[in-house]
Parts: sequence; structure tokens; C-alpha cells
Amino acid sequence: MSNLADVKAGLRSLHIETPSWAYGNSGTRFKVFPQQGVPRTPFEKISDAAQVHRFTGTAPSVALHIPWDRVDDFAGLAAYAHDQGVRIGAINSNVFQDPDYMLGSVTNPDPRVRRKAVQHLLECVDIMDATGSRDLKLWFSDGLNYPGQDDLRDRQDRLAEALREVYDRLGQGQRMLLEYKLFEPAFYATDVPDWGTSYAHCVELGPKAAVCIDTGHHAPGTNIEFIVAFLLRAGRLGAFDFNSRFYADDDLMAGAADPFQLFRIMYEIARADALGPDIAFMLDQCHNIEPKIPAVLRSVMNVQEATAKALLVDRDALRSAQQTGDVLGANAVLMDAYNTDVRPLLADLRAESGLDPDPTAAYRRSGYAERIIAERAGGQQAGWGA
Ligand code: LRH
Ligand code: MN
Ligand code: MN
Repeated sequence: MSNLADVKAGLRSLHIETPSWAYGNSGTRFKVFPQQGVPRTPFEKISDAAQVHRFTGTAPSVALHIPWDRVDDFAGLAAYAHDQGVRIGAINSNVFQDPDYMLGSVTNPDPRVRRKAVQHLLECVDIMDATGSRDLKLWFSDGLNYPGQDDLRDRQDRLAEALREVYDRLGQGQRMLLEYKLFEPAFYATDVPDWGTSYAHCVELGPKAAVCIDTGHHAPGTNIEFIVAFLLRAGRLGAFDFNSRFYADDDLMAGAADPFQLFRIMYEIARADALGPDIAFMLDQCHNIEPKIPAVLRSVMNVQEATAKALLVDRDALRSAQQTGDVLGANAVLMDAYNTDVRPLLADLRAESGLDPDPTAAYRRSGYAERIIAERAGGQQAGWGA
């Protein structure tokens, strides 16, 4: 058994960043079902994110997506976040919705479009300067639908050139996180399809570049914890976009589809003593049919539960079973930890920090949900593209 004080210390060091877009309306390409009380502005999104931190004590930052969260005064937005008890986290760029990007952004064959995309990424670094954000998160939808549509290798050259310009603009303490995704919206070839491509570009760029693993961005059956272990060993794991998937990039609540996978991922993090701030543990999910703030609370708690179980793994016993070739014994050590009910432990931890042991019940009692439904009347609710 691991030492309980160590488990609690590990859990206290875990911070989970929530995404501004999780609080807005979202849906599938078939329908967005609007919900009452949804934020209309980036300020209201931050106010919702602050509720998640207020009741969990473990979600102190909120990621922005530009231009969805564009405001005139980003320093003012950061000050507002501070007043609400949170801060601005990663700045996510968006070079996937403007019509100019139909054939790609930074890998587009047209130099004018590439320039426009790079200018957007540079503007995101300006925003980081204003908000005090550490991380620039890049995801490119760039890719091809048909063989022969463009030159695969030229596109890698264009990507490298764009990344270099943006990387060189990063200030002290700022980082670039390069996210990969196997497919969608491109269906034949994606320019950053996998961790290997992202890793290779990061190594070429320098030490401020690291890989972001979005758990929904792999082929079915991919062993994500292997990728985690590999990147940790190489010092290039910068961030997670946690979410769950049953089929593709489903963006469901983290830990909902496969809590065992989340545990295996968090075990590799615990094994590397990497729960601290060097890795950004972010959520990237959309709540299409469930109420948004309670869904984010559930997700944060699911990540905490997976982490608690990972920290409970008896690493000495595991190592000795591994070294003596005790296959079943080693597996049993891992499963014992996974099968532990950690909810009482997390309830204790919350009580020790002056929080309600049940964040969801406390949120429900707070009246916040009723208040935002009453107050957020009129105006345009935020959603993808708003
Ligand atoms: C792409 C992605 C990426 C985007 C977000 C909205 O599928 O995961 O992180 O920024 O969704
Ligand atoms: Mn993502
Ligand atoms: Mn995604």
C-alpha cells in the first residue's frame, strides 16, 4: 500500500484546466440543442469555470479559444478571471473555420493563406502576453481528402516553416503545444496525424515545444499509455486534452467511456512523478445533451478518481513482481489499486481543504444554475463559431 499522505499530496498537486468552449452550446453536425443559462460572453464562460474550481478546488485555470473568446481587452479578461478566483490557461488557436482554410492553413499551397494563418498564431502569442498564459496550443485541421490532392512532403516543409516562425516569437517561459489528430476533417491524410509527427516537429523546434495528447484523437485500440510513457521519457509530454470516446473524436466526459484507460494513463504520470505543473492536464470536451457545469464537475472528479487510484498503486510491490517475472502478481498489484473505491478518500481530501465533500450536490444547492438561467436572458449564447 502506498502512503496515504503521499497519495493526498499527489492529488493536491493535480490541477485540471477546463475549456471555455465546454460551457457554451455545442452539438454534432446534425444539431446543436441550445440550453438555458449558457454563457453569452467569454466573461460569463470564466464565471462558469470559476464555479467548477469553487466546488472542486482543483480547476484553477480556463483555456481560451481564439477567435471564439476574442475580447477587446485581454488583460481585462485576465483581471476578471483573477477576481473570480481562476486564471487564463492555454490559448488555443483556430485556423480551421475561416473559409480561406478550406485547403489548409499553415500547409496551404497558397502563400497568402499560409501568411494569414501564421499571423493568427502570432496574434495568439500577443494574447498570451496580455493574459499571462504559458501555453500556446496548436491544432491543425490541415490535410487532404484525396490522394494526389497536394504534395505530402511539401506540406511538411510548410508546416515546419510556420512552426519555426511562431516558435521564435515565444517569450520567456512560454511554450508551444502541438496537438495531433488521426483524421477529421481530413479523411485521406492529415498533416499532423500522430504523436510521432508532432514529436519530430517539437524536437526540430527546440525545448519550448511539446506534444499535446488529446485522448480522442487515435485509432481505436491505440495504447495511449504507451505514448504517455514514451513522451515522458523523452521530456516532450506537454499537455493532455482529456475526453472520452466510443468511436472517434466523440468529446464525451473524461473517464466516462473507459475509466480504466484513464487510470492506465494516470499511472504512467504517477510513475514518472509528473503530476506537477509541467504537464497541462486539460479537458477538451463538449456537453451536447447534458448540463454543462455539472458535466465539467463530473469530468474533473473522474480525472481525480483515476489519479487517486494511480497513486495507490504499490510501486515497490509492482516492481518486485515485474523483476521476478510474476506476471499475474504484477497485474494484480495494478488491479488492486484500480478496484479501490477512492471516493471516500477524495471526500476526505475535500473536507480537509474546507470544501464540500460532494461538489455536485454543493453546486446544485448553490442556486447558481437557476441564477444564470434568470440572468442570461437576451443576447447570443456562445457556441462553436460564436
Ligand atoms: C480538434 C480539437 C482541438 C480543437 C478543439 C476544439 O478536434 O480537439 O483541440 O482546438 O478540438
Ligand atoms: Mn483537442
Ligand atoms: Mn478533438
